[in-house]
Amino acid sequence: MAKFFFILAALCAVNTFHLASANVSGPAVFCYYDSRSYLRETQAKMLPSDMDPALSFCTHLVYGYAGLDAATNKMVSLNPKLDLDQGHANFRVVTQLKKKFPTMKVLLSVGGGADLELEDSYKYNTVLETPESRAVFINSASVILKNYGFDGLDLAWQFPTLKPKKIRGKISSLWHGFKKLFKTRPVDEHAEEHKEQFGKFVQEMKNALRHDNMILTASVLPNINSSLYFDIHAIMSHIDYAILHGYDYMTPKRNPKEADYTSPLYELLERNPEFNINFLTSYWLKNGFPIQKLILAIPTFGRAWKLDSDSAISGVPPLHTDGPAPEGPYTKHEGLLSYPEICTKLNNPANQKGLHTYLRKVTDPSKRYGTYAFRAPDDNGDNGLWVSYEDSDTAANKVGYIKAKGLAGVAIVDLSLDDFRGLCSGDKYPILRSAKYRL
Ligand SMILES: *[C@@H]1O[C@H](CO)[C@@H](O)[C@H](O)[C@H]1NC(C)=O
Ligand SMILES: CC(=O)N[C@H]1CO[C@H](CO)[C@@H](O)[C@@H]1O
Repeated sequence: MAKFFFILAALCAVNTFHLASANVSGPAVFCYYDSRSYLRETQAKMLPSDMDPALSFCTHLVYGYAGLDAATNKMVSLNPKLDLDQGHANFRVVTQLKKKFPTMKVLLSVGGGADLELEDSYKYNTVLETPESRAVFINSASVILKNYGFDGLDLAWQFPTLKPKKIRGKISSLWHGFKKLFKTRPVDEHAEEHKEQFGKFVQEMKNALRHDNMILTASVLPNINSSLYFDIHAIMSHIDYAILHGYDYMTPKRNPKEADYTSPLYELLERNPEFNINFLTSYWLKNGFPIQKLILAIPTFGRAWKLDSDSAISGVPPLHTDGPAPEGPYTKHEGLLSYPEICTKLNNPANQKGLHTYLRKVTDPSKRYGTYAFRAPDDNGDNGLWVSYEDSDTAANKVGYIKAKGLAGVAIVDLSLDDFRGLCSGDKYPILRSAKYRL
């Protein structure tokens, strides 16, 4: 009898193993790697080898970013010295990581907001417009992917973004007639055509990749209206995952005079009802996108504004601001602070060097909107700062949302802005870790 049960148990084990191995094991964890981090200095400089402690958590590593050459319609490296074999060969270095992490897939991402060639800001639309230009792009992309050993492509397509809402100078007029302000002017008169052409492009791209057993994903970048550019029905069977970048709803660059939560899960009172993760996720699901292919991206950075003497002293958003906060010591990018740049500024005894140096953290017990930290300006009106950001608690909370909804997994954007050196608490990659443990 005991023997019988033993055999039965063994059979069951084999059977579950078989089922599990038919799928990717467990939820997906997409780890974005922004290769520009290689060019930062001191503590912010990240080498591919610095990713080692992260990669056992990642099912997919996404290399950011390739670009589009408007003159030829080809996909190209944006930093040949960094990416290609004649330089640091990071394309190859990163795909070689599969030797150490054999189940991890390595994708190359194109666009991602990194392609800043301004003379043709609509080039991502233009390339879609004819079958010939699409074919040129697809061929060039296939060659790069194959030559460097990538497992697929992520289309972080740089469609035109929504126009930011206009804010008049004084706080008194901020919410006056806010409903009127929600109306955004069209940024692309041919959006309908571009949406249809993108649908064809995705299908053609997938057909090309299928030959080589490569996967295709689509990243929905911040401030791009899904309903204008993503024909969900047309693309859903041709992409392996859609990755929703639900952050940067407000940024100091787009909204210099007003700070607010940058990545809220749910709708806030008196805000644009579309500027939150739940709206975005629900939109994709309502339009029939398969839930087992839907991924939510979590940022590892904060967006930081300068407060001045006109800013509300409570710090409660939305509040008047005076443009982007000065650059952080490591990332040196105005209006952006990496997680370690924020954690080292928070008000804990170890950091307290003076009254105006630390930030007061304000958590969100409702778990609906996110965390921010701030310090009021000093008597001269200087040094005021307000930052909306993600930490390990809010990341875990977002993964709670992912699980409750039944989404396919999480994306971390990006590894280089998480605390990859363990400066905050000693643990490396606290945001990725927290997301993974909660998943
Ligand atoms: C996105 O586009 C749809 C029309 O397709 C429009 O109804 C909606 O208001 C737009 N969203 C934003 C935030 O502008
Ligand atoms: C997400 C996914 O690929 N699920 C598949 C897991 O495997 C079963 C059995 O092969 C499929 O039916 C699912 O679609």
